[in-house]
Formats: sequence, structure tokens, C-alpha cells
Amino acid sequence: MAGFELNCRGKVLAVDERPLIMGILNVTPDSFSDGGDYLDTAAAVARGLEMVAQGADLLDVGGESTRPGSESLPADEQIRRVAPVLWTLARETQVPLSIDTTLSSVAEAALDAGASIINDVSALRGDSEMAPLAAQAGVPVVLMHMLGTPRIMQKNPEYEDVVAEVRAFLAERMAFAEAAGVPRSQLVVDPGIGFGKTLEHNLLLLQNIESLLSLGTPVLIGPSRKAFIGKVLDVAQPKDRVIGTAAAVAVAVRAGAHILRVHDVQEMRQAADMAAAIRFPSRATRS
Ligand code: HH2
Repeated sequence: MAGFELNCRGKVLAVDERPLIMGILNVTPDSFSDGGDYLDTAAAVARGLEMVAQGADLLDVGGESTRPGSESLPADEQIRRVAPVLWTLARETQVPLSIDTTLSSVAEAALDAGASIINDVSALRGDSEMAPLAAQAGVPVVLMHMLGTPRIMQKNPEYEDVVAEVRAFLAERMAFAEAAGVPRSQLVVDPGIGFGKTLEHNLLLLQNIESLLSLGTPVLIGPSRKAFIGKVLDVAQPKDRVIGTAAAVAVAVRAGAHILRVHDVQEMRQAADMAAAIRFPSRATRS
């Protein structure tokens, strides 16, 4: 898959040279693993810069938790949380900043503050103004699969063939985005690990990442510290799921995933680079 590039308002992310690490920055009181850690703007900015120093290629800033059972948060409160963090980070680091939201008014304020990627876990279904905004702003868009909404998504999710259904959904969302004016070259797809999936669904999706590569866009995977790892390893605390996350990241990179959305940047930089070296030995040994 040669020549993949995302144009983040002039900052170019080369997607096929090495795996890209997207550092997670949740400016929320209630995110499932780091809620409350970075509510203060200064603490959030410091964490963002730390992740960049640890090897993050881009940062994903969110003001709303989408953990199972969560309610949606009004736009003005999301903006109040993320805008000052984005504004400051945009002036203190060169890496592209992504806004994790389903609301166009939040995305618009974030773009004004310096974000240059939209990460929409509703895949442009949550707000009819989101696709036109993305098209007009010319920024990359992450389209993620989710069954239902965060409030109800983990209540008995069912599929006949989870891999095929998630792939078909993402193909349909790509067509929708393109019809709205977002070029295919600016789209990223994501199977949405943990969003309306049982343990088996998550494992099957990670086992079959290759099936998404033929969609012809970069693939983003977000396994970081999630409950499926806790279930497999019997680890209750999300912050204790780092090694399980590293295993999932390595498998995803070996299968061809391009972007890894993670909390533990330092560890996942190494896991991803090691897996990439095994996938492409000639690149790793080039002097
Ligand atoms: N996962 C979460 C949030 N946003 N976006 C994409 N594209 N893919 C993901 O897998 C994904 C995402 C949930 O993780 P986190 O941000 O750590 O938690 P919370 O939603 O509780 O803030």
C-alpha cells in the first residue's frame, strides 16, 4: 500500500512508512482508564507534550467519554474542555492534533483552535453537519464502527458475521463520506474495538484486520487498556492492561494496521516498531 499520506492542513502524515502512534488525551472526568487525570489544561498540555517526546506521531484530544453506558455531553462543555488544550498544544508541538467528537460544533471549534483531524466514533452518523464540515475544512476523518450508541452498545451485541458486517459498514461510510466531498485519500477506517462487541467479536476483529486493508484506506486500531484485555488476562484495573495492549498492538501492526490509538505511548512505540520490523525486515535492516 505505497504512497499513503494524510494531509492534516499542511502537515503530512506518511502512513505507510512505519506504524503511527496516536496518543490519547482525554480531557474528561470520567474516561474509563484516565478520567480526571488531565482535566486541568496545564496537566493535559504537559501530558500531550510528554507523549510527543515519547514518540507519538499525532494526538487525539477528547472532551467526552464514550465508555459503555455513558451519556452524550453537550457541545459547549466539550468545547470548554478541549479548546484551550488544543490551542496551547498547537503552538507548542508540530504533531497533528485530532479531535475525538461526534458533534460538528465541537469539531469546528477544535479546528479553529488548531486541530487538523476529525475522529468521529459515529462515522459521520451523529450530526448531519459533520461531513460537510470535514469536506470544507479538508481534514482527514476517522470513520469508526459502533453498534448502537455508547449508552446501549454493550447490551447484548449480536452479529451473524462480525468481520464481514464491520467491513461492509465501513465501506458504506466511506462511500457516504466521499459523496459528501471528503476525498478517499483523507479517510481512515477503524473497526471500533469495544464499541458494541463481545469479547469474541473483539478478538475476531483483531484476528482479521487484513480484511480491512482492501478498503484502500489506512486502518486505525484502538485496543488500549480496554475491557476485552481485562477479560482475557483477568486484570481488573485498566492501567494494569499495558502488556495486554502491547500484544494487541503487535498483532495489529503485524497484520498491517497503520495507526494505533494508545494511552501508553512509550511502550506502544516499541511494541509497534518491533512488530513492524518483523513485518518488513528489509526496512528494519536498511542502514
Ligand atoms: N476508543 C475510545 C474513544 N475513541 N476513537 C477511535 N477512532 N477508536 C477507538 O477505539 C476509540 C476512539 C475509547 O477509549 P478512551 O478514549 O480511552 O476512553 P473514553 O471513551 O472513556 O474517554
